[in-house]
Amino acid sequence: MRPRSTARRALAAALALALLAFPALYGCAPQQQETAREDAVLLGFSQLGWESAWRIGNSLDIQEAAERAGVQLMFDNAQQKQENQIKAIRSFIAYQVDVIAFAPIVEHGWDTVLQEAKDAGIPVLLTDRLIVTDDPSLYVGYVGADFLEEGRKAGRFLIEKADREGLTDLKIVELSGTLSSSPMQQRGEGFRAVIEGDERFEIIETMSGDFLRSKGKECMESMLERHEKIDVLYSHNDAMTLGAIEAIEEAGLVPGEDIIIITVDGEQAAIDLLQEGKINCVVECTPMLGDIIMELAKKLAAGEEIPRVTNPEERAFTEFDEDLMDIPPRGY
Ligand code: GYE
Repeated sequence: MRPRSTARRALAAALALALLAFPALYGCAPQQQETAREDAVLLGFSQLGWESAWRIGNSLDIQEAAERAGVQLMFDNAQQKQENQIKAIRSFIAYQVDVIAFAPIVEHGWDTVLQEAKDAGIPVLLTDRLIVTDDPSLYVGYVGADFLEEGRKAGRFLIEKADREGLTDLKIVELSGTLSSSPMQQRGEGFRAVIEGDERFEIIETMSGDFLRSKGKECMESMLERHEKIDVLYSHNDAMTLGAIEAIEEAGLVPGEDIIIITVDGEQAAIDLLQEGKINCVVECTPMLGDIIMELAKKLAAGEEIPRVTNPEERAFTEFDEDLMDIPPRGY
């Protein structure tokens, strides 16, 4: 770890406080700075926004994990803008943090700022989402879900459902996440890879709801108006699904029965609807990445190697599960 002066530590703490754009939304943001020890690892974290319960759960988990691990956290929320993430990363470089971690809102456009971090000798950890770059040395590792596998799980559930119930001629609509984000790309790809070539299934439309509940509702309303027959909704996150379910019910249809609903994430509200029969399958994507991030940040600060990819263990919850009513509280 590079030596740091007390003056720099004080400056870093001041910057961190300035970076905390909306502490009231967290209610717990600045304490890390007060309790941080002089020799603590300094981690700059750029969160991409506030678009979903998943994201809020993820931010809280990271802040609590930093506290537990004694890591000093400079946390910035980019309000859904890549340029804000780039600015935050530049601030972290200017303050010579030990490690930078960030959740990239989209896949492309990071090379310049990551080259700056590399030139400054600061290791960068990708969390939650991936980037596309020609230079893999621009980041040291990724911790987050396997989105392709999530898409495949969604497809496998649909096949199981059709097999068990003898369903054919299923018209599918897809609500995709933020365009050009890695979960949007790969959840779509994994799903297609599994159902492709099976004549029982046809994706009739894909619309991006940007991972937002409000847009999920709007998109579903417009698809219900334009298509006479919709049998399946595959939605890339729970927030959009919750909005879409409102639209389905307002149209006088029964979610989970008239339309098979497959969603990704696993927030409590979605699990509740699965238990009520309004959702048929929830593919888990955990936001609880904080402890792993802190462990990896400490290793990086100590100059140790870390795995290139760390995927948390995840499952799918479906209407066919025997333990459907015993799913432990999700915590977000
Ligand atoms: O599924 C969604 C969130 O990047 C995995 O982003 C994350 C996704 C998550 O807004 O709810």
